[in-house]
Amino acid sequence: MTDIELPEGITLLDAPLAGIKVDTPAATGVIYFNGAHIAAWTPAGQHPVLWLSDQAILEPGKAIRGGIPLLWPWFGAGDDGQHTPMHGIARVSTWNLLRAKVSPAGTANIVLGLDGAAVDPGLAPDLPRDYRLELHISMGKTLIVQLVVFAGDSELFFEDGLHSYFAVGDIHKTRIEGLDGAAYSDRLTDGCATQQGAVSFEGETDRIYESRETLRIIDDEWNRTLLIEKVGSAQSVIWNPWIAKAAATPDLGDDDWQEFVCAEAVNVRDQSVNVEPGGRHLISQTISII
Ligand code: TA6
Repeated sequence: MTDIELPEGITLLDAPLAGIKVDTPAATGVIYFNGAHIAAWTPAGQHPVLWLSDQAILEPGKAIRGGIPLLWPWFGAGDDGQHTPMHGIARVSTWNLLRAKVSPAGTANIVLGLDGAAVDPGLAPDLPRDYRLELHISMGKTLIVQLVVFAGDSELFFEDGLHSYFAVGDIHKTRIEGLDGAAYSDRLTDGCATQQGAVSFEGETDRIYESRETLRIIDDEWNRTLLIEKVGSAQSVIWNPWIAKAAATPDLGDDDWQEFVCAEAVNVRDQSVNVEPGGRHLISQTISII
């Protein structure tokens, strides 16, 4: 997965999964080559910003519960509800480490790549194989995550997203600002509505908001605000499984629902992305503590 020389502050991991560990004066973090999965990020002196399940399955080819799963080339089970694996193939494929640098300020700048030709052809038989994905990560006091999709000679049509799990002190004391007035589809009821004020949590929440706006996760328990800016994303998904869904999810602890909220930058369903031959598409989140 890599033959490049690693700078001070970045070391190779081989267990529980192959990957790299970032440990600099600015932040610590973990990135697995399985799914180019950012499994941890903690800026110096802060609570962890990303949440990872203690029961996460850390095996090659398996989806990891927590961190930042990459959603590509479909969301959920796809628009027909028939696609597997859930949320597509990028997060269960083995990526290669292409670049790893650390700035004088201690920011780790990392690039991972996935060539379509290297992906298990059984995973997405309808997909052309001449595409290429890159994940650009800037991990320091701020985390910048950019998923770039490059089309080869064939046009690409896909859904994409960054399915980020954010650690919170207590979901009951957490709200999300930035979606006031945004239309959303409720995946629990198949209904549509318009957000009034901040998003707060009193039960299972699974909504696709039509919004390109910056989000703020206000965490009154830990007395911090996470600022989540995004580029190239027409929608935001807000998800918390709450009690019953958490209990029914094998790689979630029964009480884990209280410790995280997903705020995802996505392009799904009627906002799916079309890239012409030779074109590219970028979706990114910039996450900081303010
Ligand atoms: O993005 C929200 C969602 O689609 C929820 O419906 C729930 O399924 C969540 O993703 C988790 O997906 P995963 O495949 O990681 O179990």
